[in-house]
Amino acid sequence: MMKRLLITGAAGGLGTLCRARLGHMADTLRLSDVADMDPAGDGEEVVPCDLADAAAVHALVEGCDGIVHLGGKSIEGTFAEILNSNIIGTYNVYEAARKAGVKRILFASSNHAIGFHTRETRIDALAPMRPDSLYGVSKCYGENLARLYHDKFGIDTAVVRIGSCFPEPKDHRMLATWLSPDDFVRLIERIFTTTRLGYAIVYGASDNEECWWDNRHARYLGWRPEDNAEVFRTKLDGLMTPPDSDHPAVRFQGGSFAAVGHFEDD
Ligand code: NAI
Ligand code: 15L
Repeated sequence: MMKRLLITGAAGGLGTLCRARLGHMADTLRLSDVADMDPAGDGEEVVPCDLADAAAVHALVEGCDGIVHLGGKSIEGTFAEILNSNIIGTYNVYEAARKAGVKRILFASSNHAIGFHTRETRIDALAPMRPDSLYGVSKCYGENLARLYHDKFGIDTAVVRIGSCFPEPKDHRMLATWLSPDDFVRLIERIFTTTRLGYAIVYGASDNEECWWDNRHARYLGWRPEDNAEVFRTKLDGLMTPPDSDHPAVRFQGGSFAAVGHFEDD
């Protein structure tokens, strides 16, 4: 059991999930976000912080044993937004971890780091990055930053290329990319309790029928997803018609992020 586990992005969707479900992992959960958060409960500390503020991030990370780094821009955005939150913000987290001696981090990467692989391709951790957006590029940067801090400074990171972590799949693509909240929580538990983490790239998807990702290189972690999005197919079929299979949003793993369009032109 850790003394203090830091969760960045604690006001967001996954941060809220982690706040509710990870209390057993540490004596204290230190919860941080730039957005408003509920007041601290038992075993919690609430520390507002902009990840782009290096001094504030260094103070935030001090005294922590592990970090679940979820904070940042979580969809496509302007370069300025992505630069501040994902590029500078993630650098500040790793540099603060190095200075404070934090040795284990979960970096919330995304399937959009590899979103331009087609859906007929089954890829593993050694597949080339193929970002589908500026957002995806920022996740490639974070993955490489984590690799540098592992190789040079011995900080272990689980890079989790999260598919779509929501209570239920929201469309037909998510029948392949869905990561159930329960499987995500079980993965975090493994990451922070396994004796040997190193630098691991893990595709964050449940045990779905349709599957584009192969976690063979991370099997040593002992995480086996248990849920399957297929149970939602009939419900989805009743709610919407699957889109035309030639559309870029259907051809590529990243879905609509891979479709033509650029945020800066909007
Ligand atoms: P979210 O957008 O709900 O939460 C992100 C949080 O980060 C927000 O509360 C936001 O205020 C905070 N944040 C943004 N910029 C910040 C800054 N400069 N300083 C401090 N806090 C800042 O996103 P969600 O869904 O909870 O995702 C969490 C992480 O997981 C993100 O890094 C996202 O890229 C990643 N991810 C999530 C997926 C999902 O299915 N939910 C899929 C793939 C990746
Ligand atoms: C992501 O990276 C986003 O953070 C999330 O909101 C979803 O869009 C997810 O990818 C997805 O691909 O479904």
